[in-house]
Amino acid sequence: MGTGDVIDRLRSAVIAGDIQVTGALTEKALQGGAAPGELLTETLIPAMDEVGASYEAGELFVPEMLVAAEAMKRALVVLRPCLAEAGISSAGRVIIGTVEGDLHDIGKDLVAMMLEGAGFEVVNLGTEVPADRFVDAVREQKAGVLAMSALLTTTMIRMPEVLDALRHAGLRDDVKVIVGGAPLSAAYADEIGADGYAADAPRAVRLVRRLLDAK
Ligand code: B1M
Repeated sequence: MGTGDVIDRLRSAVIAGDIQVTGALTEKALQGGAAPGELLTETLIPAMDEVGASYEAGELFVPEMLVAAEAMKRALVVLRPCLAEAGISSAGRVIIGTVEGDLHDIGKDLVAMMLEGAGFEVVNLGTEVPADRFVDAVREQKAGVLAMSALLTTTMIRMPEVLDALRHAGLRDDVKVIVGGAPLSAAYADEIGADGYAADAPRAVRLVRRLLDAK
């Protein structure tokens, strides 16, 4: 099998969410001399972009997007040491977490995986994250974006508290804040003074790219 074939099959394996095959083909492509940075930017990220586009077009559903994201993560595990060696820096750092009182994490983790797949470094704080932990993370991690998730109407009200806490800590201008989750909307993001809202994981990737480009 030539390197071109390996790369074609790798792209298909990510889209199909075939985790084992994705890992094996990533190793094979590297052994065959593929440059790690090119593999990331010309094969893996476009494959995930394709998955995102199919999801938005209603051709793929959440379970398929989740397995594709898992496959992409497997490829990243194989690639990460080579990328570090080659000195390829990440596209930017993003802190993500589900707000206090809320333990829903499937959507948030999907967003985290898609961001990793798009080349961002993601600091995932998990669920039920209180405002002061978000603030500490922004201070310590020097991230460009803070992404908050909430799935409950009773917990989305934690988001303005986090924004207030960032303001009180003098950190609000250091970070772009974006919000998402089923009960959220662009209008709510505006109302609380966030920098953006994303309805789903592919849109979150595009929003983060746009905000970091503008920074
Ligand atoms: Co809960 N739950 N739940 N639940 N749960 C909902 C959210 C609910 C709508 C179900 C319902 O009643 N119809 C309802 C909320 C009602 C409301 O507030 N209006 C609800 C409730 C009430 C509750 C409990 C209170 C139930 C109870 O105990 N009485 C309780 C709360 C616990 C707590 O958090 N303190 C509870 C518990 C649970 C489980 C533990 C059983 C489980 C969570 C498991 C887990 O996450 N580990 C669960 C589940 C699975 C759901 C539903 C069925 C599915 C959520 C999900 O994972 N969707 C949900 C009903 C539904 O949505 N159909 C429901 C799939 C996921 C991929 O989508 O999370 O929307 P989603 O994420 C999307 C986007 O929203 C967006 O991108 C993602 C991917 O495209 N997105 C972001 C999400 N975060 C983002 C962050 C971003 C950007 C985009 O950054 C900026």
